[in-house]
Amino acid sequence: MQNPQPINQTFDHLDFEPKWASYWQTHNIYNTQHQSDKPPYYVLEMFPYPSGTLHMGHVRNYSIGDCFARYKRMNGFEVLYPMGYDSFGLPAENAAIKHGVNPKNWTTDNIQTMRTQQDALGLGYDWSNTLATSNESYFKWNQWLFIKMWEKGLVYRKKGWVNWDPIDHTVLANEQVIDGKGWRSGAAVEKKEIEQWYIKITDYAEELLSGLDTLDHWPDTVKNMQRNWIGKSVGTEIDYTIFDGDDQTVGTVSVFTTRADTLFGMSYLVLAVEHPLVQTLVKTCPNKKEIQSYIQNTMKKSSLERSNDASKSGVFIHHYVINPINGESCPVWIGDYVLMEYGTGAVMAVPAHDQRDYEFACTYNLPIKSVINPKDDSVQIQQDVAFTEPGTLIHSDSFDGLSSEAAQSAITHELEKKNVGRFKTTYRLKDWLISRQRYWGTPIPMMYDSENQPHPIPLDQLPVALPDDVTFDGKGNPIETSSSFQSITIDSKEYRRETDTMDTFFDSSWYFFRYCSATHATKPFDPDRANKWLPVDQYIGGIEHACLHLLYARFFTKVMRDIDLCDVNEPFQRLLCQGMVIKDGAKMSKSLGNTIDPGYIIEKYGADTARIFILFGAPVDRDLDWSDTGTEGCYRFLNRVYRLFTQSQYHQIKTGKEEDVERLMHKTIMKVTHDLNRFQFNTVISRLMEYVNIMIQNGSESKHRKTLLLLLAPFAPFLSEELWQRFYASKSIHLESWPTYDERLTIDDSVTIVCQINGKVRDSLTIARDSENESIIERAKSSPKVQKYLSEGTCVKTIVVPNKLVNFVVKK
Ligand code: ANZ
Repeated sequence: MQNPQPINQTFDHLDFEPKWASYWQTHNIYNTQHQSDKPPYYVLEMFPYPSGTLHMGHVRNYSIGDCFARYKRMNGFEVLYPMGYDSFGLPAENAAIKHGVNPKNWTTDNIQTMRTQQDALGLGYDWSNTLATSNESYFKWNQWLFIKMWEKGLVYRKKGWVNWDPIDHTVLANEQVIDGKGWRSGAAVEKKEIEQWYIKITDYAEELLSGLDTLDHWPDTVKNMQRNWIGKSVGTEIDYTIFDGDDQTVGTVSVFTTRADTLFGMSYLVLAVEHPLVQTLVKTCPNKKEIQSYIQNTMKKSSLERSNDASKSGVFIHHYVINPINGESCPVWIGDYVLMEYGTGAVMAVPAHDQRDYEFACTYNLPIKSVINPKDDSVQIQQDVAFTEPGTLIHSDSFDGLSSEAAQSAITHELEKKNVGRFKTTYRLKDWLISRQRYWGTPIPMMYDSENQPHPIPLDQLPVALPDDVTFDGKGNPIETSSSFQSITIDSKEYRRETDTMDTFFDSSWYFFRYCSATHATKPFDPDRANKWLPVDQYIGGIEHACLHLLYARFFTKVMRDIDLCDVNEPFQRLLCQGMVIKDGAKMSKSLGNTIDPGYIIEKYGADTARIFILFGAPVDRDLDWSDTGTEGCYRFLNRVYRLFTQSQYHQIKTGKEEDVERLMHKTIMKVTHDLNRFQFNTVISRLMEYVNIMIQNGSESKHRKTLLLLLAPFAPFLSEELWQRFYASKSIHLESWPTYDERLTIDDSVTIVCQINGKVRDSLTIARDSENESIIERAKSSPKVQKYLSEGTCVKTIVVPNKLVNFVVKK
């Protein structure tokens, strides 16, 4: 079987990597059997935007997923492991504008390139259910879902602010605004208010928040980011009547506060510059011009700048409100630190107890009235800052002496009695603005009648396809240049079709449902399939999607459940956020010029080396520092594996070492299995390295080497397949079962477990350290002494203290 080989001979990956990649494809070995009785397991990576070629971040993401999918497959699961493309979006349209290429062709070419690279990496996807969101067969269902949401009252139109390029007459995405200027025209970007489509994600705010408590296998960081993003806040809404300088009533305004207890300390009211009342109030101001220019300048700042800005600014707008609790008159200001997106876009300012208000009041010389004393008299009130803690009320009439908590409730009840306030829960989460004035997205399936009223396109007319007769000149929305698209006749009535397209986050909110049945023709997906496969057992992706994608996907899942498409509550059971790939301390990025091209690494060292380095270089959730020496080290490791098989001097165990090698094999299987279950890929690889070194030192038998290949298969699928089919079988190694170990042979890594029945010790057993709870229980149950007591009643509870004891609670 073997040729004599020179001692330091190295393998040539090009001899076998392409060969096996095509073998796996033609033998469909990764295709999911949907009818299988095996337990289902769904492994998913966040699908890529097809921007051109893969970068190392993709390679890391997919290496993790592929390794785990293979491991699960070898452990008897029917694995669904699909891949597709998030193929709508701005870069395709920008390429069309810059280089005159058709977005569709540009996208198809890129998908082809990325697919080729994914195959070269040996990723074992089931391609029979692939999808690209820009295909009509996919986005038809975006449109269907949009209409279902409209029918459910989850879609509405409202005016919203956009970035407007006054030269190109086009709406700009945030990333097309560079230093406040349009990316193409260089014109100073303006804010413009236009009618937009919104989705009422806020209807689900409470469920999206409480559902986080059920996600036990999500990183806490992600859950906390979502909690903050949803931003639930419980407080009071208070209504104020507004007067002009002549004491004439001009309207009312409501504020949201979490500190109703400080109401007696209110000294002025601040409106966000975008507040709908502002323009009315400003009309009668003597210094209109000054105020308008303040408004313009403030609107140019981002929300982040406005909420972080240390020096709060504002302008008095010559109106007053009456504080409903004590009848005092307070001036009305507009200010940059009040955001329109939160609460009601208006605040009652209490400088003595809110730091932002305090700084503002100091700047503009507004009254500062203290109404809360520290609970503990000995606490010194600090000068020059607001006292923001809860405490005891003072200068608050009949509420004096109450604690802040009690006063919040008492004052709100008082306001309720007067019908000028109420308990209120607010969320920072806003409704989702989903319309984009762009070409390369899903057309919003709506149309307007002659009265400009919106109607959904009839379901049997879907998909609304993208028109081809359009011009990409960077001016306006290309869809509007189509001569055919806009007018449509339904039941002999004329309508004007909507030209906005959807935010691409809509596309990516449910693609993982479609993967279960990507060609399903009567619904977005086959409900039975969805219920079988979802939730996704293991989702893997970057932390940058913590708030948007992962929240929208959770929202969609709940909506689809509520329209009876499935009975899934949460889309992703386990979430793994992989770390970044960095080089020389910085994130790999084109702009920094520190990227490493995966194509080059695959060519030079092979895909197996790239995968091993990526999984070995750092724990999966940490940053991975790319290193050339590290890559070479992994390449040398794989060559040692190769020589172990191809050079016969390693195939004879040295006398006296038989037991060592045998035991090491069992221990290695045990540890590798343990670590793989915890995604500790880096330690798995070091254990395999150690195992190989010992086999090279002490020699090995065929079964020891065979075990190595099986353990290595998820990590280095090519080399393990090559050696497997050369030395062991003519069937793919990736269809083999995971090796098992004999616990007794791992004994020096063992612990004594006490077996109790109802708290009484009945036996003890020796078992491998860190054994899974199930195997501890299983072993205990096989003890005759334990069995005797178990048979005396029914076991109602089993308690395991890992590495220590197992206790069966038995009721007679
Ligand atoms: C009066 C007050 C007195 C407040 C006091 C705080 C302390 P959270 O907890 O984050 O929900 N606020 C309300 N709407 C706002 C907006 N649109 N822009 C900026 N600030 C806004 O914060 C609620 C508090 O944030 C509210 O309670 C309000 O200030 C402010 F001693 O009202 B408070």
